[in-house]
Amino acid sequence: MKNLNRVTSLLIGSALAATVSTASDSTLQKVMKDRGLNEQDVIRAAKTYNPTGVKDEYVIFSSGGQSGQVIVYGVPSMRILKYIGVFTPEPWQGYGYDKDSLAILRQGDVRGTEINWGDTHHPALSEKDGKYDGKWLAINDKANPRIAVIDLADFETKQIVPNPVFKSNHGGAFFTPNSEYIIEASQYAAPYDNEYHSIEDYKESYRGGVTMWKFDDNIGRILPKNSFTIEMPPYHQDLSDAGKGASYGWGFTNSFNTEMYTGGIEVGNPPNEAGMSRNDTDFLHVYNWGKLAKIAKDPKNVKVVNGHNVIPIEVAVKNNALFLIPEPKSPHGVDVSPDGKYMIVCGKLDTHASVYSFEKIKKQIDNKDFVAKDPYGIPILDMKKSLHGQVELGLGPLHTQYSPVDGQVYTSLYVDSQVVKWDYKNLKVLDKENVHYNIGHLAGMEGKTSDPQGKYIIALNKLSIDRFQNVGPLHPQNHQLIDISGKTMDLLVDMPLPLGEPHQAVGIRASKLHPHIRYTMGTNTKTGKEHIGKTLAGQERIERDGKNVTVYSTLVRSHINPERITVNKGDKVTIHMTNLERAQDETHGFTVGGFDQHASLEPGETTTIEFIADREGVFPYYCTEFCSALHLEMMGYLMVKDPNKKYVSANKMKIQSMSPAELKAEYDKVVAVNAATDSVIQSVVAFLKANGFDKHKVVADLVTDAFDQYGQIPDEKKKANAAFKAGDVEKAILHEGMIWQLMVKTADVGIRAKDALVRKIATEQSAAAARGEKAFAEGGCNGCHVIGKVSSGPDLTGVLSRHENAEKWVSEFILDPEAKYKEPYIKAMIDYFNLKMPNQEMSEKETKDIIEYLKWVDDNANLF
Ligand code: CUK
Ligand code: CUA
Repeated sequence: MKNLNRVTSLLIGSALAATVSTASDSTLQKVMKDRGLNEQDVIRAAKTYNPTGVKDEYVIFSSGGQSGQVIVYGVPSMRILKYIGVFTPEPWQGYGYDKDSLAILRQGDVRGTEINWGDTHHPALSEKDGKYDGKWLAINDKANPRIAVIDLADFETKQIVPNPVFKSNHGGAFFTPNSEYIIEASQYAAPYDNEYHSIEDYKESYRGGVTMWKFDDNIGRILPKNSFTIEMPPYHQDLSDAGKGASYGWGFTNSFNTEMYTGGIEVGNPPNEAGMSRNDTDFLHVYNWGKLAKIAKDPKNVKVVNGHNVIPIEVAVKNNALFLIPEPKSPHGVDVSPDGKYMIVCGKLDTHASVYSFEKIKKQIDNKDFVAKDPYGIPILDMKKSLHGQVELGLGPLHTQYSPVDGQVYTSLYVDSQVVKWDYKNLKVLDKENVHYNIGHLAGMEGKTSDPQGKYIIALNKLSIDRFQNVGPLHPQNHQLIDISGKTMDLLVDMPLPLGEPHQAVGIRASKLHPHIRYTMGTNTKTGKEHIGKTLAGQERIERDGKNVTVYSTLVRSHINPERITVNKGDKVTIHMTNLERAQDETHGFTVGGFDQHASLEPGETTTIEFIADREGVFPYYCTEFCSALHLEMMGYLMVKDPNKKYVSANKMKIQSMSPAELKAEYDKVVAVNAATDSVIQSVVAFLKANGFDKHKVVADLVTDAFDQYGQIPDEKKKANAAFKAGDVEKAILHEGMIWQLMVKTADVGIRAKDALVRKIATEQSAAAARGEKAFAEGGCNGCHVIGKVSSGPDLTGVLSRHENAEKWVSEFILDPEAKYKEPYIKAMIDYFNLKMPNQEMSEKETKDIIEYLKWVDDNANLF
């Protein structure tokens, strides 16, 4: 109201407002006039507008419906933040393309068939004492009955578990109040086994049920071995909810088709829709999962179907753990109140909401006060005796959300296209709001927990019809944000959702989520453990083993190392990639054209792509995220040779076309390069000898390897000289070229031997210096700074004596490089190397350790 008054006064241009600020008034009025907005519109806009950089109060996880994904957006701005790949490959995240995420997607295969989509319905957030703890998100796939678990530390899917006995599901995923279990109810009754059973045997061989998936809240994984299914009659079990507070330990599941009708239009029977809704009532299933969980531990109480524990109906009944209560026909949602004392059941075909009292239900159960048994022997409670009351809400009531105001709830009316606010304790309707159109679920802020927040309701509408620009006959869905903070509801804004039919969404306070911004260097994000392909700067390599080529690569602004990979046609190529960045949001992507490969590497992440190089050719690979000014240069070549083909070198052809003088010049050049390379080798050899390399076995072994290569040079040299003498300069050049190859290999091992020797003879590193060296490597510093060498950045040997007050200066520079870009010395360095020192987000502690490491480097400067 206060806001309304303020805006009104601004707009009406009252005497008071006119004295305050006429300039902004007239601007606002002009905008309103130009855009055809009234005061109400402006207030609503102000309630949902986030200035740039301002974040939302709530985060919504919406099912993505047939997209098989989860949609994340903010409230009140209704801005989409992320699509999480769950049951469907999601190329941006590399989900289903890199080997590690593909392994997750493949966990969801059903009986050997790859499934690459899902019909997601109900996202659920993990709970502690009935309140959201912000740790895990689960979601069901109705089509191929499965549950997926998403880690809210990085918003990635970590697990998919197919249901071993169901053939579809609907009433899942729902967490129990301490995330002990995730409830998954079947939808369409079917045989538990995987065999053919005639539809004539429906009542005997087809079954419904509820699977209680054991959940480990610490590791965020379903434990299939500790899970069990409660067998239920072939009524089509529908939505479910877990009891809490007063009803803790109990579960509630709706059903339809308690008629057990099986259709058959094609043989002249009335269709399913008639036969499945004939009776006036269906059954609310009430089960004591707490008790059944204990019972399931005794093998005598379960039968094992497809390797999975099933508690038969008769065992559940015998243990007083399964009951039925009539409910108005073809119900839809069942929603337990924050204190667990009431369950609100809405019947799509009934205009009423039915409020059941758990106290009344429990009393009948305790007194064994039953009115009948169903054909499977399950006790039936009296409907009237179980009800707190019923309220006529309107046409097509579906789902209910609770609010912090005692007794006040919000229910969706599918047929009426309305949200109704009503009081379930005093049984009266309070307010109705039109929505557009045909609302399914509605999402409150933590509206199904024991701590509902109120403030907003989101209407998840099935149809948008005329609300948006026409984009063809397939229209977007429409999520509408409703302000419920006032006495009456107020529809604030529409958000089109063009990704599928999002059935349900759950909202949580943003303050409860604490996702990471980077991974520990070399993390396999799917397991949370160190990746087998973790590669630090300097460890890049290509290993070959028969037809298997394994590449250990790194990515850091702005290069991929290695930049050339040559394989034979038919080789299996495995590329492990580590993103060495630690800076926030410095993701690198990776693809090799033509092989259907993509990976997204967040800072610190390691992942793997794997494919058969089944085609000869040249295939550029590159980073797919615009990560820096030199992003386009972040590339390399995969070259696939056919081993059965002879290739004529274009280079050779060029040489052949050279004049004798040109050939001689080329020869002299190659010989000179070799001489220079050899002098580098000789200096390394001198260092090794002077420092007693043979006293250290590791170093001596490396030197032996190096001389293996070097030892082949005299023979090659003889051939080169002979060819030259015989006048075949071209051949001499090729032999000299081979000498250079051998020298490079020698130098490579020789330098590694030198590094190893330095390690052995250098002064001992303090613990801090050792930590600093690790931080230097894991932080990616050595991507640009090679100790003892000028590389793509300056040599850091002696850096602590190059600056006044150097320790302070260097640590400031590491922590906030940008602040020094304008200093003349740094400016000159930036110009020279054409690179800016990036902020690698090192901590103060890591920086301190790095300084210690640099001191150690300086102490041993003579060795580098
Ligand atoms: S169901 Cu879609 S409107 Cu699958 Cu939760 Cu009710
Ligand atoms: Cu890395 Cu573009």
